[in-house]
Amino acid sequence: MTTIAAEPFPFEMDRRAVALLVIDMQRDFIEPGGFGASLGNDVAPLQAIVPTVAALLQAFRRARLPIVHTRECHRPDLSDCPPSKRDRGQPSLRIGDPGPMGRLLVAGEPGAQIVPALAPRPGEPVIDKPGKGAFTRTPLEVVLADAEVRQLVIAGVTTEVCVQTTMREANDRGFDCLLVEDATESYFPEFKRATLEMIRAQGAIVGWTATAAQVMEAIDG
Ligand code: C5J
Repeated sequence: MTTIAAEPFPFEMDRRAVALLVIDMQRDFIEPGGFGASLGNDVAPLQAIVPTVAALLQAFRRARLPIVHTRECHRPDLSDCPPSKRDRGQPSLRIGDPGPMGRLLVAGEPGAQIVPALAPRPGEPVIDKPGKGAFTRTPLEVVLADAEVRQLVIAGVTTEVCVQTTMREANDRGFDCLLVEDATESYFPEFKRATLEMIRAQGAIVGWTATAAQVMEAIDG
């Protein structure tokens, strides 16, 4: 066991059972002209965490610990996109509409790709997911079971949507989860702050939080 100085109390990391889960670091959320921007969001805060997520990836790769990436995207025929998701609100573009990075949130389009600085390496599974939670309608649980993973260090975007939903799904499935505070971001600073607080409240009711430096110190230790 390796101890990570986490909140609300130290996280005992088991090197034989831990993986890094990187959620939706896609051009559609992080670059201008994508899905996130179509909803009226400023993507600059999300761009700012890319170097920190890259450093975490490097630390896990150096330590030869497993890494899994996710992407929120839909089949080109949108058969896995419920009308309630596509038709909601008044965005400038809807899921499946053509934009500057191809069709919004559609698998195979440039916008659905993970940003080049965080590109998955061979051997790192990439899970495409149609919803916010990475366990819903995906093979993620089987992929983690096959690798004997029971602990997840989580990074990615956005904190209160896909990251929090996935962390709650993982917690309910028996995983110990630690969210990396400066390797996750929201379009809404107050939502990020509230999410970090609610995750670690009540004795880590959903999980732990720590900084990337604290995680990397334990991994490189
Ligand atoms: C959103 C996500 N925010 N990856 N997706 O719609 O958090």
